[in-house]
Amino acid sequence: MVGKTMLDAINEQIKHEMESAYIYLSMAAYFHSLNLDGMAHWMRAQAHEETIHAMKFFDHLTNRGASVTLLDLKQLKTTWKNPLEPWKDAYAHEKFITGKIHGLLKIARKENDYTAEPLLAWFVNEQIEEENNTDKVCRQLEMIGDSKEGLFMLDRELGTRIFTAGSPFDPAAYNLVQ
Ligand code: OFO
Repeated sequence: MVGKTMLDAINEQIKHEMESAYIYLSMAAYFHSLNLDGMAHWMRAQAHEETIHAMKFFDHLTNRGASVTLLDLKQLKTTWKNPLEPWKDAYAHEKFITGKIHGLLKIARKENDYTAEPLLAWFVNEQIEEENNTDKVCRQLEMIGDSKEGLFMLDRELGTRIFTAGSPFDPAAYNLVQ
């Protein structure tokens, strides 16, 4: 049984993860418009990963007999001034999500929800990677400055991201890839 406070907080987190997917998809569209298809590819893979994050919480509630309530998604930014800006926004967004995960863990500890803790511990670790990935690209872009050559090289590298998880809506597929 999931307590009311935890239930509301997880439903809220499903919304945040789906908003993350939407934000990254919006960034993918922006990078496609600049013909930076490597960055767009990275963002599309990230949108996929965020949908899996949402579904991990969705399945957690469903498997515990609690009901999922899908909340309205927030209106998003759809354009940026230069290729660095979306990466900065992505890093800021990941720090925001880390705060939300820590908040969920606080609720779990306060309410003695030991069942939620392993899932939240997975997300605490995942957020280290999420912040690091986006921050690293920000720092690389800052190093590159106005060099078009550097930008195209980084774009090519980001285009090699491999994301082998199956459909975000099939737990049997996505559970194989952590
Ligand atoms: Fe779901 O980790 Fe990014 O937002």
